[in-house]
Amino acid sequence: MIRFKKILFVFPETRYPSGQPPLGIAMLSAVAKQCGAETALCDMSFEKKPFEHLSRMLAEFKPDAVSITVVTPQIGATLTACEVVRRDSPGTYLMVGGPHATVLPVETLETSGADLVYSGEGEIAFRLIVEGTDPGEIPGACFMKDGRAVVVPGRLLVKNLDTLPLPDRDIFDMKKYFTTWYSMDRVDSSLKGTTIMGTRGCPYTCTFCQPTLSEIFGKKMRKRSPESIVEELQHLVDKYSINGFMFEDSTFVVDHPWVTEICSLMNKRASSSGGAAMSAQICLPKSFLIQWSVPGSQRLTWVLSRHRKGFWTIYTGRELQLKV
Ligand code: B12
Ligand code: SF4
Repeated sequence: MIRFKKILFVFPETRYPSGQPPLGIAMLSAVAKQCGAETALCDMSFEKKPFEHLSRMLAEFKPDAVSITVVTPQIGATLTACEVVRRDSPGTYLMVGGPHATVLPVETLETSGADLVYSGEGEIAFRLIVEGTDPGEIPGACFMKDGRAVVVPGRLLVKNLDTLPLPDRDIFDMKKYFTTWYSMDRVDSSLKGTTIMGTRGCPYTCTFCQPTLSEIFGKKMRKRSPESIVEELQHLVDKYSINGFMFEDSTFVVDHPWVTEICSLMNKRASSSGGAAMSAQICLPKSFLIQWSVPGSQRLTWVLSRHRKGFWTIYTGRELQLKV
């Protein structure tokens, strides 16, 4: 018997649609479905009147829990969304998580009036929440008790990423994401593609990301197996007939043999399936920019962009570790 049977996710992106669907929400939805819950998404990305859309979805879907995922630029929309939930659906359990909630849990709790704010990677915690575990027993949970914010210390990180379900992309209107996916990242507009993630965490300490990234995913990098990644790519090709992929991992290339293995598995599939296109967005620490090559690709330089037979584009950038 689960505590929450109908969960409405909210993606509070009200300013511009990106072609990259929020995979964190898709992961939580997949977990909720594994628990037996029904899920829906209020995706504000493509809505002219996002908060009216939320009102409508609350009335139609009648969720018993709402889960909002927030990055810092979305905090204004998130607070408005929380007001709408409280106004239109006062009995609904309200949760907020994501990078902003991770780094500022108490402030997020106090300003949003949510029942629970969550810091960190969410799959294990979300299962516990859906099943009805007391938040006081969930590391990373933040909630009000006797008028004061309580933060439960610790994090719940998945040890083996291969044990996670595939992201539930069924909750997205994938047609809309296909029409915009190239716009943010200058991918060839003739490609139909989407995003995928193979890793979590980064061992480096650049000021651009840290400490946020470590607060969410820990200090160690965890990787899915090359087989599981290639299986997901195959699933995307089979289900959506896509011919482009973007790895949106923060540091895709840290482990060279692992990347090489993925590439050779992809090359094998590509040659047996007549060729599939892929694009990789890669964030490289300086030391890795020197020389690196994978089967079937050109050597990496500062910026490498090649369209080869059925294959790929790579974006690189340089991050700095600053002393402040
Ligand atoms: C891909 C990506 C993008 C893409 C697409 C984002 C999207 N639609 O999801 C694009 C290019 C659009 C983008 C843009 C920006 N991004 Co960005 N992005 C990422 C990246 C690399 C991956 C996101 C992802 O899918 N992660 C994987 C999923 C599984 O993680 P997740 O979404 O955090 O969800 C997990 C947890 O947060 C938690 N969780 C989430 N919600 C909830 C809810 C509950 C109830 C619970 C219990 C748990 C929970 O559980 C989820 C599953 O584990 C991350 C870094 C990273 N490695 O995560 C940065 C990151 C999210 N981006 C960041 C930033 C700064 C930006 C920009 C502001 C950059 C800029 N200057 O323009 C913009 C803001 C865009 C906006 N919407 O306003 C920061 C956010 C920091 C912050 N304080 O919010 C991050 C963390 C990177 C960093 N440098 O630290 N980004
Ligand atoms: S290497 Fe990339 S992902 Fe890692 S901390 Fe630096 S900028 Fe962030």
